[in-house]
Amino acid sequence: MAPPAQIPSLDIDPFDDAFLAAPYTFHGALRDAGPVIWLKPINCFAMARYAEVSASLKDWQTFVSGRGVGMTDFATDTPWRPPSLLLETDPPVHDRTRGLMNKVASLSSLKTAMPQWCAKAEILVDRLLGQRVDGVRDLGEQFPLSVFPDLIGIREEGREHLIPYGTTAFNGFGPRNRLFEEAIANAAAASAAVMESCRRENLAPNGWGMKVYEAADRGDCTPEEAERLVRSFLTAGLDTTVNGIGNMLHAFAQHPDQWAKLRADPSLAKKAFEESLRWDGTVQTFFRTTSRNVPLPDGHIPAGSKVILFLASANRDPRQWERSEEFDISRSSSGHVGFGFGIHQCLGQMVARMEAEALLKAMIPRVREIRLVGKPVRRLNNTLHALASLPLQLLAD
Ligand code: OVM
Repeated sequence: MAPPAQIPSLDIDPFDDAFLAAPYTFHGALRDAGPVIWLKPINCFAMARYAEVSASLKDWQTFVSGRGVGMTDFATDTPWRPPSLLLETDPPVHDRTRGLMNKVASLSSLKTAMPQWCAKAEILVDRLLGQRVDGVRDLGEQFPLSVFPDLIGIREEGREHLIPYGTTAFNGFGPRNRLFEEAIANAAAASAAVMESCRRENLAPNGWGMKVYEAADRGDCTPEEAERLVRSFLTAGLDTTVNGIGNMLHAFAQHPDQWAKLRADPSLAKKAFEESLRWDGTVQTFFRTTSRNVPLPDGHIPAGSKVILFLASANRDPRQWERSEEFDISRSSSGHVGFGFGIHQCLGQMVARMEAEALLKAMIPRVREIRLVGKPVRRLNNTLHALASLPLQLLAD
């Protein structure tokens, strides 16, 4: 497929290993090439500047989600799993499902849970203090696994499939590269286990999962839709926060001055997590599909085109942010698109924030230094900026 003549064409593959391992080293070239570009290796339009990424996320009528938010166009190719009723739908269906899920994922239930989460974080940090730990396994995975499945109310059996299932789903947004094919080829066991966890009879009475079925009882959705909506919690809720916490710890390990700043003023904890999402967010990209021709100053994007939006590049666009490449927890990172923007903006963002806050609150008084004691190892994923391991030592106060 040839790009429209007027649109700058680049020979960069955002899904090859070099890019996925070090996306930030490529973003400048994507942004500087133009507001809308063509990526030849994947035959796709792209936006990498803040202005265009945020405008496209906002314009859900033109940049639709119902044809999938990965490279696969659901209008022409079969999705690897039944589509999400939240992420991969447009209004009016999306308004209904999102409306009921907003009520389930209530701030008040999170506030009720927060004291327990803080207590769990304190016990975990006390246990790891002074030792060599893996920031990904021992904190990034341990902490969300200790709170999130209970919040949803899923049974113990099958929990080990949650992170692999999320990983698969995020690889599934990419093109049919090695990561995509391997993920899908090995997805059967995790998919079956996760779908089993979503069944009404397997959910605890007071969790968010059961609350979705209670919404179905009130007629807000069908029982079949309820099952698929619970799947959304389990798909999106774990590998994201695992790596959100991992990337935040990595950011602090690389910036001891910022950790010292946070310890001097613990009230910066919330801002610190936002800045870590701006500086090194978990979800790097999402696609949209154009529902109509999108006029450009010179030419247009044809209707029915996939467009890849580089969220993490928008978050470091110097056209938007002063000292955009600097990790600075006292700056205002508000407006970052690490949770997306517009009608699809992350449903679980308050879960992520409260997990991060509970962990930071436990670490601030206890951990003098987050010391990197080995080379972090990347875990390549088509959508997530993820670590396989993060060798740390948490030096006690
Ligand atoms: C979903 C979903 C929502 C957001 C992210 C995501 C795998 C999935 O509704 O299934 O990533």
